[in-house]
Formats: sequence, structure tokens, C-alpha cells
Amino acid sequence: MNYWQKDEETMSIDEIKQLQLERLQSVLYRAYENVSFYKKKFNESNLSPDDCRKLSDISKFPFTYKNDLRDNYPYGMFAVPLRDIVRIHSSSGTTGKPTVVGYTKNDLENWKDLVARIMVAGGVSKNDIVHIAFTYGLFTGGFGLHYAAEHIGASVIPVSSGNTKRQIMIMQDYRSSVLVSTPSYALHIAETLEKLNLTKNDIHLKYALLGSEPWGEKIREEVEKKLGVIATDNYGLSEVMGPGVSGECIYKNGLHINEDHFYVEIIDPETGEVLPEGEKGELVITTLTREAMPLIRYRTRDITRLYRDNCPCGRRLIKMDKPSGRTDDMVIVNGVNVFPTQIEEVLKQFDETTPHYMVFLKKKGKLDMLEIDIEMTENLFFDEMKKQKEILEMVTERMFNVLGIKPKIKFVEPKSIERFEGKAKRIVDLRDE
Ligand code: DLL
Repeated sequence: MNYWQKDEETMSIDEIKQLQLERLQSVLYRAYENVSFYKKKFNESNLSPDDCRKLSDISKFPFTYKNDLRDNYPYGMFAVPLRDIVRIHSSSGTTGKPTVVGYTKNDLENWKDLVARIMVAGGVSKNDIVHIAFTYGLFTGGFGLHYAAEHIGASVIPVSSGNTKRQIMIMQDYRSSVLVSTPSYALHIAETLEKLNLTKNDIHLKYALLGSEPWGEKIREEVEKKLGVIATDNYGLSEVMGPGVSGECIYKNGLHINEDHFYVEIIDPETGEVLPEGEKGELVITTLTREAMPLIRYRTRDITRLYRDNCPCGRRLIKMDKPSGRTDDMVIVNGVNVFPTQIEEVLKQFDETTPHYMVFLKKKGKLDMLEIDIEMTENLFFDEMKKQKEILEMVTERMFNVLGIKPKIKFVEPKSIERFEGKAKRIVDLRDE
């Protein structure tokens, strides 16, 4: 069996718990001393870092929410001076402002190791040619997997996303043996391969490391069959680092969490109460080693379950189920996070539109499509077509800027969109699986 950091990945429970406690005490101290947000929060709850004497004491400490990151935009959550930050990434927030994530040199070293663990667990070795079809940029997926693959010593092709026919040509000619992408993009590649009258025998893939959005066994089966790979899942979120939080090994039965770097809890999302191991609830993560931006009890909003088993791969760190959904209304479209509040914010900027809209998530081939129906005002409705078209173009452009993906927008008649008595349900997900 291959490991990247065998000692850490196969630690006994006692060893891991001892290490976690030491690191937890240290991160609480660093957060308290260096981040005024945490100093204030702990003081308000009458807590000092010394109040964490055993692991379960963490449950006394307050949660951190995505909104806290937004309120401290851009650098307020950093625990080190900017001169020690060597990389910045970000992700979409619940409103217009993104959340910003910083890394020190050590953070980047750890990040490489943690993602490398997951890649090795998923079958990758230095002999592989790794084809990275995640977007490169502020999104953590591209760079996160890129540097880890180089760290392993594999040959890396930083293709980024898009232009699928070219991707397939590269796969054929450069002999890519590992595909790294979102599950929907892997399916799209499989479909394009078929359209080109090619099969898995015309390419050289062996493994696919897929993540950044939820996917199920049906998609796995199709990707494995059509691309001729073993496809494993990996999970992460930019706020706590990016990819590298957890990932499946080739036995594909749960994601091994890098719990020597992340202390995980499952809570009841309504009451905030910590649930026993094995129960389903919201995943809460405390970063144990991050220097630039330590996060204490970060509410991921992702629903999963934690458990320990005797995985045949020999790894002993705690596992999580594939995330089965979220507690908020964020949707993921081709790997990009979209919040309804971002759509509302754009609508606010136009007098010609009303706040009534519906979002439809569909599949076009294997890719996700975001369609938004927006109710026009009476004025625009009776205006000439040319004006309607102009406004439509402007709204589409604004949405693209704010969401990071281009939606298909349709203006509909005034009063034609359903009104809600209870909680509005503005998102209709018509993608199956
Ligand atoms: O998606 C980080 C990442 C990149 C993970 C590449 C894996 C591979 P964000 O853009 O901040 O970060 O989105 C984080 O995406 O809270 C989940 O809701 C969702 N998510 C990420 N991975 C998975 C997965 C990256 N394997 C949000 N299964 C998270 C289900 C996932 N959901």
C-alpha cells in the first residue's frame, strides 16, 4: 500500500487525540492573540484559550460563520502580517463580497502534503501524467492539486477547464494517466469522447480524482466505465484551505479526513449541539496548523457523518461520508458556488426588474446550466423589444461578473412568478443525481 505520510496517516487513535489536543490549544492561543475578531468573541463568552484542557472542551467555544469572514473582508481574519502571506485565494460569499483566504509559506507546504496524501490514496504516483482540468485562478482547485502533483513528482499538465476537444487531443497525445476535475466535467469529457467516436481505449487514463461538488455512485459508475478509470472523491473548502481536507482511497468507502490538521465535529445545525460519532449533521472544522488564517469551529454547512473503520488501505484517520447536501441555499454549478443572495443583489441594481425570480438548474449534456427567469416591471414589459433586449444583456453581464458563470436569463411577464407564503423556494434543481 502506498502512503504519502505513512506515520501520520496510520496513527493510532490515542496518538492522534494527543496531537490534536496540543495543536488545538496552540491554535486557540494564536487565534486569540493575533486575530481581534477571536479576542473579542472569546472575551464575550468569558473564555480564554486555557479553557480547552481536553478535546471535548472545544464545544464551549463559539462558531465561526462565512459571514464573519465577509464582515472582516479582506484581511481581518489574518493572524500574521501581510508580509508573511505568500498566496491569496478567494471564494464567493453569501453576498457580493467574496471570502478571502491567505497562506503563509508553511501553510503552502502543508497544503501540498495534505493534497498529496489524497492523490496517493487515490492511486497517483510519480510515474503518472496528471491532467488538471480544474480552473486555475482564485479558485483553490487548480493550484491546490497542481502543486501537490508536482510535489509527488508526477508530470503535471495544467490544462485548466474548457475546450474539451483540445483536452481530449492532449490526453491522447501527452498520454495523461490521471484526470483531475469536477465530476460533471469528467462526464462531459466522457460524452465528448463518444461524440468523437473514441473510446476509453483511445486514451490512457487510469485514475480520476474528482471533487468540489456533490456527486453520487451513478456518476462514478459512468465515469469509470467510459473513461476506464478508478474514480475517487475528494472534499475541501476554500475557507479552511481548499482541497486537501479529505479524500477517498481506491477502496472508495468514505473519505479519509486529514484530522491531524483539521479537528472535525458534527453538530445539529438547528441547535448547535455536538452529535456523537456516527450521526448525521453539519460538519464543523477547526484548523489545527494553519498560520495565516486559523479558523475555530467553522460552520461548513455541509451535511455528513463521521466514523472510524478498519479501511483495507491501512489509513486510520477518521472518515466522513460523501457530503449529502448543505444546510443553506448555496448551489454548486459546474463547481462554482452560487448563492441566491448574489442574484438578488444584481436585481437590486436594475429598476427594470422586480425581485421575483426563479432559478432552474438543468443539464446540457453532462454540464450544468443555470437558467434564471426574472419578472420584468410593467414599464419594461410595455417598452419596445429593443429596450428589453438591451436590459437583458446588461443583467446577464452583471450576473456573469458577480456569479462567475454565465446564466441563461429570460424576462417573464409581470406577476407570472409564483409568490411564496412561507420560505421562498426559488431554486428548482432539475439535474438528476
Ligand atoms: O470546492 C475546494 C475543492 C477544490 C475541493 C477541488 C475539492 C477539489 P469551494 O469552492 O470553497 O472549495 O467550495 C466548497 O464545495 O463546502 C461543499 O459544499 C462543496 N464540495 C467541495 N468538495 C465536495 C465534494 C472547493 N467532494 C464547497 N462533495 C463545500 C460534495 C463538495 N461537495
